[in-house]
Amino acid sequence: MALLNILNYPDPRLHTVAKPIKEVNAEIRRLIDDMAQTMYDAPGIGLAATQVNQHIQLIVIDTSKEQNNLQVFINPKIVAKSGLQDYEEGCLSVPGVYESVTRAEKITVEALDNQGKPFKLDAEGLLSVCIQHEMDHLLGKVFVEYLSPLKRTRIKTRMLKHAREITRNNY
Ligand code: GNR
Ligand code: NI
Repeated sequence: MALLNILNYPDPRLHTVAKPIKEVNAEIRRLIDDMAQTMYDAPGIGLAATQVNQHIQLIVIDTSKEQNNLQVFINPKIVAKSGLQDYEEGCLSVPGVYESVTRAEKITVEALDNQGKPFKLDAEGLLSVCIQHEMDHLLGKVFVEYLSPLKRTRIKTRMLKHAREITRNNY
């Protein structure tokens, strides 16, 4: 297994639209293992392939306290949604930023599992938020795009300043 590099906002590659996966093969299962390790190491409760610069429709999620319930979603589709909820979101691609976002309260998702087998799942609460957050990544969308232009500009400036400081320290 390997730890993968996570792209940081405002990296333009985070705006790439992910393509469907045609075959769930050994290469995909290896990426799933590496993404899971990267998510647990971070630590985070979800990771989209987009964030590790792989532009295919693959998401890993684990919202369990014990971090022992990995959920894999390949080519996910939301087939039903209802209600609204506000949740204070964070993102591994936007470290240090936590802001409230409004999303659907309950969703029904169809996807393939890590064996390529179709399944259907009803989600609410944090799992629902997380699935919607990760599916946005696959569409090239980062949660800060729901915030006001002023907040987004401030976040962008702060992230670029931080990245420059890291680059300078590496010389
Ligand atoms: O680790 C994460 N926590 C989180 C908290 C609230 C709403 C969404 C998330 S997802 C995030 C990991 C991540 O960036 N996934 O793309
Ligand atoms: Ni994220």
